[in-house]
Amino acid sequence: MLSDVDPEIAALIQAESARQSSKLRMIASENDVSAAVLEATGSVLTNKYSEGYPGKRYYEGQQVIDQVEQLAVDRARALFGVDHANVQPLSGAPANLAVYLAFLSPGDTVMGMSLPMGGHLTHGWSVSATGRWFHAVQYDVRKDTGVVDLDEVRSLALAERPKVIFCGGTAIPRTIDFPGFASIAAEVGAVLVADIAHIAGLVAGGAHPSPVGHAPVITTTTHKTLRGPRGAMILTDAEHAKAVDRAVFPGLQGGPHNHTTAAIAVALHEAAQPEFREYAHTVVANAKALAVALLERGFDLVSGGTDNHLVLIDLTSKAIGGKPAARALDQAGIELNYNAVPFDPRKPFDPSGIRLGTPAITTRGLRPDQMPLVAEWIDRAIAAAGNAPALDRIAAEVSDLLTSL
Ligand code: DSN
Repeated sequence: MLSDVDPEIAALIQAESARQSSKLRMIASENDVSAAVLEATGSVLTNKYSEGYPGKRYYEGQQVIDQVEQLAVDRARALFGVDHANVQPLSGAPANLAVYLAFLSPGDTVMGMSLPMGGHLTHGWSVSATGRWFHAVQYDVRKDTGVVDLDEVRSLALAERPKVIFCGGTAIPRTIDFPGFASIAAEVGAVLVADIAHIAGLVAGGAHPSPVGHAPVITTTTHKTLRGPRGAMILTDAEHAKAVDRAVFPGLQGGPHNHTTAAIAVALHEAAQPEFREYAHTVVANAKALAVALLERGFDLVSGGTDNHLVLIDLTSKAIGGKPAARALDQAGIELNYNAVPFDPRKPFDPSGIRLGTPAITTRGLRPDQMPLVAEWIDRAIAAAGNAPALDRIAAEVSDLLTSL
């Protein structure tokens, strides 16, 4: 037993479990995995080295591991309807790096959405290796709408002729126009990479359009809306499969984390069930209901609302920064992250916004009719920043609701 061998870590795990249960967990990139996913993650598969791919390994003893990885690959292919799946990337950033290794050389041009506009570090942002080692050009959202303008993306692509174009990101509240990006990529001869880390579960559950058939390469983490363990996958068409596999191994990684691969397989199995479709649609319904309730309370939402699982609030009109607001909300039992908003005049470590999402609270059992109450708590907590007794009172109400579920 862990508690006998290492009581300190056992107690910390217990404390984190209690903390997670007592909070309304609204970090848009997090979720609550099933007991089955946890069990696979904590299995003896962690003991095994298996560089290579099923049937082609550099270590003996792969009789079982090959079957595990093949199941994960087959389930990913079936769930997303793709020719090929690589389930070995250790997480989202390594998955995206594998794409660079597969299709670019240092100094080549890559195009992605800039981080402060909702993109990801690995889509070419300056402090990332992807922005330092490649010629990265970045597109923004429009100031008046808060959404990507494909005409601007097209002009930039025609001027810069990137070899790879990324679409997707970390703070995009609206539907990604995969066919629109695909037509720009085709025009400039770029490989379109759809990073669907945030929305993979929505795509799998039919609650967001799929990039399949538009983007020949798709990267995703497995632990956000997809509700699996911390890991990643790269899904491709037949043409791009070999380059991606070689880039992941031996290009970038050594032995895959087989316990994670097994847990990904479990999550993919769960995501193929009818209940998961209902889950994905409820995630979106919750986010939309929350957005409406926040708008009614005078909050300023980037793009005016949401089509997916996340809401990005610009707190400028509430005269509070994102960081103190996020701290107050945490004290009030609502966990989320401070976040830059497009054209943010403040610094990334003290930005103007907060980002919130509904994947974990939907798993927990919350439904759209409860979102006005969540919006009320958010409103009250932000107004009560610095007032510990008021924040504690909200935390008690949050706890009462969570206990009643
Ligand atoms: N850290 C992830 C997120 O919160 O969106 C992106 O990598």
